[in-house]
Amino acid sequence: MEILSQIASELQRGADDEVRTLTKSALEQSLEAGVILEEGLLAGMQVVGERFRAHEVFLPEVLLAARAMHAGVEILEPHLGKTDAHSRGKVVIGTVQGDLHDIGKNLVGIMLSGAGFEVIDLGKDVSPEQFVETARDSGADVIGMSALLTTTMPGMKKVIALLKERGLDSSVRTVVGGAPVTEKYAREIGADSYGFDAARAVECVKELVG
Ligand code: B1M
Repeated sequence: MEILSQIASELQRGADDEVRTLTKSALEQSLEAGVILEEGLLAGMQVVGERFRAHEVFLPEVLLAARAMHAGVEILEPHLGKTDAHSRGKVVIGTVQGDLHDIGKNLVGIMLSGAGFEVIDLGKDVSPEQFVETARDSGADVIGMSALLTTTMPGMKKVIALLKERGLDSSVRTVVGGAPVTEKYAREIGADSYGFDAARAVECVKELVG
């Protein structure tokens, strides 16, 4: 579909206004929000990631692409996985300490809200204490953690250890995800569940909350 590849290439250029306009047009053409996200925005961001790894683009370009991604996601947000259900449970989400990547975590939050969960989003660079104390004080059912750097993944293990230390591990369950995180890693650190992508994260939370 022409418009989806246009979205992907404008995102790679970091052209947020164009991405916003094209995303609106794609919705007006009755394309599904999930398809626009996957085949337009995420496809563009995938290329940016590959080019960044190959040193063909640098941080400023990646930041512009991230801004364009936000612009598109903002337009799609009301259309992603809408449901009329009442709150099915409470989920505290955040990107772990030292990690500033929040695009994937934001998608997880949008999809969870769309599926009827109450979401408390702590943002990025979230300490283990912030995760655990917010979950305790708000009576959350689940903590969802995102990490995009191999160096910050151990932050997830710290949150799980702190939950145990405070005797909260049976009342607050955990879901982990993010590009470098694997099912095997999730098992090793004692997470209750692993979400490969935002849609799977929602399934995990549904399973944990029952
Ligand atoms: Co950075 N970065 N970055 N970056 N960045 C990566 C992650 C990297 C893989 C790029 C590369 O080398 N190819 C690399 C990490 C290498 C590694 O550790 N393995 C990297 C690096 C090295 C860095 C810096 C260290 C660069 C530097 O300064 N030299 C630096 C670190 C800053 C820090 O965090 N302390 C840095 C900075 C940045 C920016 C700030 C410029 C920007 C982030 C802006 C922002 O998020 N607001 C950025 C970006 C945009 C990227 C790439 C290009 C794209 C990430 C992204 O948003 N993808 C990324 C390369 C890549 O991943 N292809 C890269 C789209 C997003 C939708 O996917 O977040 O994976 P993702 O989320 C997915 C799933 O993973 C899953 O669902 C989503 C899809 O549905 N998911 C969950 C995510 N969280 C989940 C939680 C769940 C369940 C599923 O349950 C709770």
